[in-house]
Amino acid sequence: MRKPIIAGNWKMNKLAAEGARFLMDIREKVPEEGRVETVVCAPFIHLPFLSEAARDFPVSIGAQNMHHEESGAFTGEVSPAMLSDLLISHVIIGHSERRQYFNETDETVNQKTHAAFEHGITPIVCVGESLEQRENNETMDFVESQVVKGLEGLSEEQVKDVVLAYEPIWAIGTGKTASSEQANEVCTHIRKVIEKTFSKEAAEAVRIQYGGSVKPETIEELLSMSDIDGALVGGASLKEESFLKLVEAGA
Ligand code: G2H
Repeated sequence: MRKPIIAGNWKMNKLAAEGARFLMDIREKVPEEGRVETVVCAPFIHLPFLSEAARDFPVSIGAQNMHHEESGAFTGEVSPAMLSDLLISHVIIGHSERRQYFNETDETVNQKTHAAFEHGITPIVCVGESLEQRENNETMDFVESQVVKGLEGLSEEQVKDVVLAYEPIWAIGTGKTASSEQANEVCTHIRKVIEKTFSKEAAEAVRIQYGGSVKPETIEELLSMSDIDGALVGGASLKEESFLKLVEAGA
């Protein structure tokens, strides 16, 4: 059985005090870790406080990006060593906004994914097609190539611990959720790609989230699908109440 993983992605939102208040508000209300894995992926400025404050309750704290190098002359970057030093457990890698606005490629995704494992951080690797690609029937081939290139060189054991997030670009922040069937179809394909590239065991173990305008009203149906093991949620993760609803649906 794969444990559902619900991860909030605050993106570039919340001042320090707002982030702290959010965590304090949800602390008594998050379900036990045994049933669902709850992750809050916050901007870097929040991480020291959130990581410390979340130690006593079942919320993991994640970053939204990192550089792959250990240290050095990379102005403006944050290294995996810095994140693991703060006990950050997860990192989003290759979100479509980073691919679109910050020139991230499958190659940088692959470098960062390896670096995350080297530092004991669970990578949440994002893939997903554009509207144009969907309309041209290129979705499966494109997502397959992102998965294969992004995970290249990982061991079978590492792949079992990867979290993949299937986020069709046309459904991100647009209010257009992919239907559960559309989302599951691609997640099933991703699992087959993992089986073909790594092993059946890796394919059965790897968790695949759906992301793209997920809301409390849509989460239950998404989670009922055979190959969807959780959600990566932007907008609806910003309010305590709706985030808790999403997490409860996974529990
Ligand atoms: C997709 C998602 C979170 P939203 O980017 O990664 O955001 O739920 O706002 O579409």
